[in-house]
Amino acid sequence: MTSTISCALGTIRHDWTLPEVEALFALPLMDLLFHAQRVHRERHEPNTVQMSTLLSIKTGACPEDCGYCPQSVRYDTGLAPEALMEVEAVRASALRAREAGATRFCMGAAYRSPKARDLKVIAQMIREVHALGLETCATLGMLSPQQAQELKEAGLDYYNHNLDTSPQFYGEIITTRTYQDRLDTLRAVREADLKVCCGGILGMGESPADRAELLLTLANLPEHPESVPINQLVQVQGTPLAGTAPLDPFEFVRAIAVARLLMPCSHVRLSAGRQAMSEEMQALCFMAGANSVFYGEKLLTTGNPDTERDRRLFERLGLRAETFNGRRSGHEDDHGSALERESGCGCARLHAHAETAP
Ligand code: SAM
Ligand code: DTB
Ligand code: SF4
Repeated sequence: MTSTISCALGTIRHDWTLPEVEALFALPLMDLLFHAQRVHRERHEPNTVQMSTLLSIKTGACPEDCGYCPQSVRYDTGLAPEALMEVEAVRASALRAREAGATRFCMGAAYRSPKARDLKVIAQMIREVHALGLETCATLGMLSPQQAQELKEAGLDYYNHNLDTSPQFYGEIITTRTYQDRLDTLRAVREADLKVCCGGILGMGESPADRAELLLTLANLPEHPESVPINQLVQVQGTPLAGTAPLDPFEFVRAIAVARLLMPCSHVRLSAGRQAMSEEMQALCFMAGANSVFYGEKLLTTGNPDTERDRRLFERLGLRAETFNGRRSGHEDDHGSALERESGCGCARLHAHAETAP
């Protein structure tokens, strides 16, 4: 089994089956890590980490019922709602992120889907962040094809919209929008020629088969998402998922490795939940093929390791910040260069590298 798996790994496929994905999860951990690191090195510059900084541009009072989320109006989490930020305050925050070493700035809003008036303001935020030479990302809930196009025209590079979990488990977590709604938004985002950031959350009480199905669904999308955020549930008091039994850390590491194997060219992001992880566990995630993190003291409403701590960790592990064309972001001569950056494997577009499985 191992040798069959081994020679097929590293190709770009969109026809994974559940037994194949479950077989990867079932490998001895060291074999799984070995294959994941090998495939990682075939496609990416080793020892580099892409760094994205998040900002909540509109906080709380969300009408949706996502069981993990502190921003839903339905749960008493003690979070104070905040209106859409001013453009200038977002620009100032992006500038600080750039100075701290981030290369991508992700603006998150607690919407089911954005209203037309707010989208105009957000488009202006995107223009300002883009002008700073940062890659731009937004996560604003469901989008229509027209809205996706409007964001593209403002200079948006990535849109984050997660599948969150398997199609089977999804209904246990969210009832106010369907899995198909999410797939429709992802299609609208692709059709507007935006890059896709799409992943999920582990540790919500899902089964091993649900974790396999989530990764299978991501890998079998018509194109692999360029970024795949793998979040560990941040348990927030007041949400229905507070008190869920924590996931075995090695199961989380396995999921990172399987994501790397199923989507060889994508950036796999070790996302929410790092504050609850040991540095040794984070190192294992990088070994498993994670090559991106959220960087900065805050995620959207909850904490993240502070930048100094992350810098020390990266230094101890010999990890470097991913650059734009070999230059660090934050330098004057980097302005406007974000879109010229090649991904670690040199794929301008992932589908251009599609291969057939042997
Ligand atoms: N409201 C928009 C939406 O849901 O599409 C965008 C913002 S929403 C907070 C973005 C993603 O953050 C969610 O899809 C979910 O995957 C992740 N997320 C939210 N709360 C989380 C938590 N407590 N732990 C881990 N991930 C979380
Ligand atoms: C993603 O996959 N994780 C980020 C980002 N995309 C928007 C959000 C994590 C949120 C964690 C809970 C919070 O801080 O509110
Ligand atoms: Fe609203 Fe997004 Fe939170 Fe769901 S995850 S409750 S849509 S902010």
